[in-house]
Amino acid sequence: MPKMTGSRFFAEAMQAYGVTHIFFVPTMLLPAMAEMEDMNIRRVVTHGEKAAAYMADGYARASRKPGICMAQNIGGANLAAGLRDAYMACSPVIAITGGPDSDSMYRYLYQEVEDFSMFNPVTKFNARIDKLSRLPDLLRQAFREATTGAPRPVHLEMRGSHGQVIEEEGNLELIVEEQYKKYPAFRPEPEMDRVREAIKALTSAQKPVIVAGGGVTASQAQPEVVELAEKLSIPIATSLNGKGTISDNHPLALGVVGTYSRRCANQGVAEADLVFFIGSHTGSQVTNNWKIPRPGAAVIQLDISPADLGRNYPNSVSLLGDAKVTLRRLIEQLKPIEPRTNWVRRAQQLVSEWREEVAPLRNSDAVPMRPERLCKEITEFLPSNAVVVSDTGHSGIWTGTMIDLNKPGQRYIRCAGSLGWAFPASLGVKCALPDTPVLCFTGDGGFYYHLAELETAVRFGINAVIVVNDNRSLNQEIRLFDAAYGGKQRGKAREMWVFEDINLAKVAEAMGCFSARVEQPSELKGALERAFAANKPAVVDVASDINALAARAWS
Ligand SMILES: Cc1ncc(C[n+]2csc(CCOP(=O)(O)OP(=O)(O)O)c2C)c(N)n1
Ligand SMILES: [Mg+2]
Repeated sequence: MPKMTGSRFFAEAMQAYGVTHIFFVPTMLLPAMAEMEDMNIRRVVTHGEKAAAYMADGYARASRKPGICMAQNIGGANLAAGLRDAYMACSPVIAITGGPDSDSMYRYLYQEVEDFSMFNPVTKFNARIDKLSRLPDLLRQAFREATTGAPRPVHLEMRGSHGQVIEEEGNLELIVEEQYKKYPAFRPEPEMDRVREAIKALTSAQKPVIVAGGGVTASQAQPEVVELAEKLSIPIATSLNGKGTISDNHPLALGVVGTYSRRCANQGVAEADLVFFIGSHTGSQVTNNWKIPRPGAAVIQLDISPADLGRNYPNSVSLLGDAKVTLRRLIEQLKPIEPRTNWVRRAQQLVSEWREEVAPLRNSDAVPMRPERLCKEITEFLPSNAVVVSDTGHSGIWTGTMIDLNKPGQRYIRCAGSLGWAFPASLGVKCALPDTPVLCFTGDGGFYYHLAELETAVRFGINAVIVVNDNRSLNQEIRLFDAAYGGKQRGKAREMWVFEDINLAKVAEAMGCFSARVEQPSELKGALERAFAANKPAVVDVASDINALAARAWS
């Protein structure tokens, strides 16, 4: 076995696993970072550990490889906080922190608290490396855990405030398991009896609907979902994680269903007599707090996690397997059926009614601008293969419902709930896909969280385009503040959700970005064109209507 330092081993292992970026705040594993000097790995130093975790998360979702982030002991809790979204969204982030050494435990070592347990709720595997001899197998295990089953974050705590355990020398053998470089590492096959039962149920239903979730995206099963739906005349709704499964202009597309949703999607799923959830947690968001589908509708579920089959809806058929191969088996076993003309027509009617309803807002020339108009302009501008990275709250609603993905290769990556995630995550996405146009959509409230990362983007030439729906406020909360005041806000209530009127384009410019401030809808297209052509990180600050609220979810 070759003798080397753990630092050298770590650098070689990262390279061998195909890691191209590590997101971190010094001082963690600095000798290992120095060992990477002549390797093709970018060491992206951020202005905060949470942003590093979000970048690694965006990188992982876009590249389908584990994203790596690191912090020394004092930044550990910050890093753990940043894993929450990755955990909820099933994204394989490997987080590495420094941790206690038995020589100095319980003695008030500078900057030390026991933070290992903070990683338990946000990881599927949380492990300590106390001895250098365990570095090789636990690093391999980290990649295995991250990329198998439903991908999720992993944490390795290395002994020493900044992981000094790996500065020692030992006999270390680098074994690279190719399988675990990317997810899904395995594509388990379903039981064929269940496949036949599912076909029977799908064929005999009168009004079936598919709900495609994040598992479809993870498995890259989008073509199979659409093929099955076309063969069986089944309208498709998606979760936000599943957006992009089907083109928004496809005759079977219902749109995003749930709380952040198109009315027509909720109506379509509510009218169904059978709902086929594919790679979906069937959580509160996609089901509008478990109100849709309606009680009485039959539910079929396909998932890679057995514990999720039937978790929220008793299943008439449960399919355990990888989405792509399982759907392929279904398609192979199908016999042609008569098209369900009436049901498909009904779904299309719901969609066109919704489109008519929102058209005045999407076409609005109002100043300050309506977010619906902003999303229409983005839809028209967005090139093939572009990735939209969306923040949560209103940003998730506006992009999920009002941006249409109609061109080949377009992708949508969404925040699972942590306000401020999208901007750093979009930088991670751009690191993973440097030749792909990446558009981040965020509110001003979300953008403020990690504004400092503009400097990171400039320093490393990470040329994402950030579109800020700038309403100078946390305006999604208007209704909640009204309700908190018993119906109508008074007194100083507005200071809890209205911000100073800051020209964020000037801030971005001062930090070295391309920037544009847009106040008229007609200026948007040109601003987007210039932002994508700028060859710099770009911020398009769009002054929008402080009173623009999204419609409540239909139920
Ligand atoms: C970490 C975190 N804290 C709080 C929230 C609650 N929250 C959701 S949306 C929102 C307001 C967002 O403001 P902004 O990004 O400006 O979007 P706007 O509603 O103004 O369009 C808040 C506070 C959250 N989702 N995540
Ligand atoms: Mg706002």
